[in-house]
Amino acid sequence: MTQSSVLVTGACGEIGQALVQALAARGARVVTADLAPLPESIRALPVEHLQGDLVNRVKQFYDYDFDIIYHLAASLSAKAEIASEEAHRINVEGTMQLLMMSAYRAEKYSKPIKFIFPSSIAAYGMPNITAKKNAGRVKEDDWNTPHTMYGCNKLYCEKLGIYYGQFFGQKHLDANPPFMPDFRAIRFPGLISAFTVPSGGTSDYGPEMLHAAAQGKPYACFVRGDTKISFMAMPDAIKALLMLTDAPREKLSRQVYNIAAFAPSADEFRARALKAFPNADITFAPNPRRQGIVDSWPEDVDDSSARADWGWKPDYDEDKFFDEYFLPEIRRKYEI
Ligand code: AKB
Repeated sequence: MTQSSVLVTGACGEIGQALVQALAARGARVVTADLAPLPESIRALPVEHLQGDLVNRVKQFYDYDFDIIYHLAASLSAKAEIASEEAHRINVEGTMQLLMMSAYRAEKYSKPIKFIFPSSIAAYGMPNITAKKNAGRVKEDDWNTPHTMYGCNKLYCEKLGIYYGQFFGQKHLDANPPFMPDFRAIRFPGLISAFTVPSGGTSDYGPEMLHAAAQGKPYACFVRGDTKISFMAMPDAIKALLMLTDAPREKLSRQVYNIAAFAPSADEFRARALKAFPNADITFAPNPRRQGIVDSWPEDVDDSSARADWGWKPDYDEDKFFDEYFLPEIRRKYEI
């Protein structure tokens, strides 16, 4: 990827900060975009930052010659339920505008831009807890019946990406296809970083609980102890984005991939937190709305396509996540 010109939208978010660091280390020319100014973690890096509303200011991106777009900007699941119209504008219109720009540039300059899209386990919708338990590890094409605005937005944007990447402007199926955006998506589980704390999502209870325990702050978990969804260490999420970016197109049998690492219950998170920080004060105070959201997400996902097509394998299972990443880093961060 060296010397590639890369756009990262939503660069100030959790994935954004970690991804921009990794891209800068690879020597890519990075343009970042976000509503917010760059946070300290990436401010000193040699990136050009465009601050402002993506949907209103998408025209400015037409002036750049991007090889790769990581479109991370999004309103996450909990926030999107409260401000659903705004979420639709950010999540769908923002993606549509960038896909249109990629299609325009791909056609005009005969160059397919890689469009890397973070989708989510929110694209799934389990009808009830029994179905969730019975389904186990779900495959990409199962249970595509999201219960949230965010999940609907992510699933629809996957479809938009496939449309712009395969069919847009193709008048006859047997005609030579024009250059198209090279759309690739990952359905992320809940992500946990030792350096940043998420906001606006529903998988947030995992990282919130662990960061609170490390700081000696009480935490009332907003889901039941038996709640289970899949999680992943942030470094693995970044590794997956870079691996999928680098994978040769001919190796990819699909555009949208699950990836998985470990799937503890909230009770198991609490036990891990107490083992590391015996004075941690963690209670459960389920919030019905947020509980309903995680209950609709699968317990775990089947990532066999990502493993077969582009060699995906997480570096961190649950033990390694705690022992080799989260606990050492968090102790350094909070000087414990
Ligand atoms: C959220 O909780 O909304 C996100 C996600 C699982 O996509 N972290």
